[in-house]
Amino acid sequence: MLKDVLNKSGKAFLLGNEAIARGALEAGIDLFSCYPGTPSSEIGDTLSYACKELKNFVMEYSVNEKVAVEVAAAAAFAGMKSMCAMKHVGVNVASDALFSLAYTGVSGAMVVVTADDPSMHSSQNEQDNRWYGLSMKIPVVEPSSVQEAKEFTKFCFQVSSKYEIPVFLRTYTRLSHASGVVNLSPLPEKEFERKNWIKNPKRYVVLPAHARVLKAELLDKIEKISASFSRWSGNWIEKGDGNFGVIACGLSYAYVKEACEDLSINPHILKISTPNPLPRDLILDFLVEVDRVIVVEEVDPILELQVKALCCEEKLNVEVHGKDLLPSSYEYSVGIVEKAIAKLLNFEIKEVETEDVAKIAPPRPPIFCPGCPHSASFYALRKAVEELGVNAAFTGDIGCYTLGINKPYSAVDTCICMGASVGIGCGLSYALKDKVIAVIGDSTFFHTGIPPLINAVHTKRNLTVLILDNSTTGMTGHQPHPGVESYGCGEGSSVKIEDVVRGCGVEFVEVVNSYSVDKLKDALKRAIEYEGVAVVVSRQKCAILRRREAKAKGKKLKPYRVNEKCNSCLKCIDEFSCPAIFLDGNRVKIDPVLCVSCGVCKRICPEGAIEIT
Ligand SMILES: Cc1ncc(C[n+]2csc(CCOP(=O)(O)OP(=O)(O)O)c2C)c(N)n1
Repeated sequence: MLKDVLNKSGKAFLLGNEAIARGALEAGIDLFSCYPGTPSSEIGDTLSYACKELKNFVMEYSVNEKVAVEVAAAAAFAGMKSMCAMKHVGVNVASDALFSLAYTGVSGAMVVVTADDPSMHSSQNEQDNRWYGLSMKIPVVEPSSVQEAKEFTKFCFQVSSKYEIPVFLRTYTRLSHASGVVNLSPLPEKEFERKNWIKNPKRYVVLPAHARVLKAELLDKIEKISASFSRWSGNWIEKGDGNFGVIACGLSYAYVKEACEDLSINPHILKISTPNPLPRDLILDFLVEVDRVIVVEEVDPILELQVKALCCEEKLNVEVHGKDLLPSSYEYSVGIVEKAIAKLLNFEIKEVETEDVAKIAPPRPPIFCPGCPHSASFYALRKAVEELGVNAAFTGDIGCYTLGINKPYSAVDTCICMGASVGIGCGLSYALKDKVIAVIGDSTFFHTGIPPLINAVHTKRNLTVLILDNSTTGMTGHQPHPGVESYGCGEGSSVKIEDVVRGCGVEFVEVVNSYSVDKLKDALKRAIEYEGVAVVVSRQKCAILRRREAKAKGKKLKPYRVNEKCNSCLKCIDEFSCPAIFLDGNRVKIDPVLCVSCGVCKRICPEGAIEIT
């Protein structure tokens, strides 16, 4: 639990992400920065809480992952211990900085948490960020349990500080969101102290002449780190019987242990917690004991390819298996690993009949919350397009509002990555005869929506941009963004979206309350008909926050109800999607428990049949 993260000692029941946060606190972190994204978000949420309580380090929710990395790197340039966290695709955004930071290294210590998402529980792709470690030449450390999540975070700080290099801690959904009992070590007594700037341009200015020297130093560091990883207790060999071996990384190690128990076999096992650089000497020690191995790792064959290369290099006659028997997509399970090992060993295993949970659980399609302002915005957008009688391409973006893809709105035609609604909108405005309308959330706008908007102005695109401002990063758990005052451990100043938009050179800018659907529809109609870039900011606080704030103030939100004037035209159900409105037989009703009193249904009812209770 969140507050247990600050326990002095003993044991605590922690989420994987809380254990990572605790590891950073035990290591004596000075600065933390992040941009939220599942499955990494609770690291930031925990350290935001810890920062306000302990007041001995600083933290911020940065505007995007690249800035988060730069903020953390700067602190480490100044000799501090810093950490930043992001989801796997966040590393794509930060990668420009990270490739060069491997060269410069750091004077203090810097840990970068990459939270990968095998099976894509809440992501647009399944990229395996261990590749980044390999290509950037940044060490990657990967825990297999909640306890290891804490210990390995501390280890990352040690490696970073010793070799003066940023270090990736790779976590993943099954670990970040698992809970377990963790043995705590004491939190260090420390203050937050600013440092004196020590100039070192040969290191921190990556001019080609400097970079060439730094590259050679980086290769040398990586070789030394590989040797030290062979001696580190987080990588180990478990001696078994015979000459068959298993190499496992991350959570696959736990699956391998269980699978071997089920199959009653005792192979040699090599647990690898450092997919980059590999503990080469330890792997060679392992390979001389076996003549057949299977490498068990989720997603890509990163260890497998390197182990095969090592066998060739060292002329070892070892048969190496992996992705020939195991899938390259989605999470593994004990069953999947067991089947692969059994196939390799020619074991017969009984197929256990398991009930398909997906078939027995009632379907729960994701829907907008009751009173969600995005729902009102999409209603107004559809009406505007319908009333103008135009064809439109809707370029969407990532956030709660991606749900606008569903009926009755069907107003998301593309969704690629954060900020792409405006960039793809620019491209489509060259290619299509139709109107192009980009829809983007407030946090996403600050994250990567501004450069493509400048692009649209500069290239004189005909583009309507609808910015959905609910004053929060809703999708990932209500983290602040530059549009609000808080930045995670303090009050800053809020940046107004409409000021930024005007500053980008947009002349048509209107700001409307999302719940005023008629006004919003009219503003959108004007925007769609406008020649050039037109921006409408639809503003209303996220309904969950409204409900929470009302509760905190002891205010009751008065629910709406349907009166006798209702003629069951069903416009409130067919054209507007609110989970509080339902059909009881052929009567429309409003669930008073779900209703947050937004009043949108009252405004769209043609019969005046909806009223406040
Ligand atoms: C590069 C990247 N970083 C983080 C995420 C995780 N993520 C998805 S949507 C989103 C922001 C959503 O906030 P906002 O745009 O305000 O829309 P809301 O969910 O509040 O409607 C985030 C952080 C991501 N998908 N990609």
